[in-house]
Amino acid sequence: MAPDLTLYADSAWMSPWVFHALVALEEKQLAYKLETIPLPIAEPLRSQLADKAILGKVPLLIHDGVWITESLAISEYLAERFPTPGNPRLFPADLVERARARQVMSWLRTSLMALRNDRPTSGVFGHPTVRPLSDKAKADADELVRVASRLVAPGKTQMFAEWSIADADLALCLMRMVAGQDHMPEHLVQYALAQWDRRSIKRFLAHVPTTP
Ligand SMILES: N[C@@H](CCC(=O)N[C@@H](CS)C(=O)NCC(=O)O)C(=O)O
Repeated sequence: MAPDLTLYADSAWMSPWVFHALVALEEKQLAYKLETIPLPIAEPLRSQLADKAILGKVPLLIHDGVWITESLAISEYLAERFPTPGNPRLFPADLVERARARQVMSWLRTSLMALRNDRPTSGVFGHPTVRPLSDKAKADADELVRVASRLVAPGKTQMFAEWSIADADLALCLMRMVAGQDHMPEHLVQYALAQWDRRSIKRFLAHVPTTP
């Protein structure tokens, strides 16, 4: 029997964290229902979400009565609940690579605030409005390029031995710069574009989930 999965997304389709959760579901090849809600989340839904999921945000995954928010909690849950070999991997098989993937994803969620402010996801998922980067955003962009260059070798389309959900997150962050026409090494542009060509990411961009 197909698992009873529902993903709640923002109706504007701008959340990088909804992106992560939807790509995770698609990569796991799971059928799921999709619900969209406008942000900010209005009452009484906000209170209902806070009651059931503890943190009332999107992405929200509901599986068999379990309500989970926080994108990383969702992908970790999916990875363990629907493990290999039955479903494809989300995280690297190798312990050190898995730690590195988590390191990158945690960093992307807690850093680069000035760059994220000057290059919002609306530029990637919607219409780019290119404006000059602030000095702080330029420093963030330099740091992003330095980190990505350490992790992605020229000609590679993934960070580790195999694709992982961290590739989707890193590519999205690089796409902020691509959309902003900010300079970066060509192999990082190609890496990000290769991610953008993945079926799972195309599903997010098209707002068309795998139907149950
Ligand atoms: N750290 C969280 C971020 C989730 C989050 O902040 N979601 C925003 C949308 S991007 C939200 O639901 N905000 C609630 C509101 O605006 O009412 C994650 O990784 O999922």
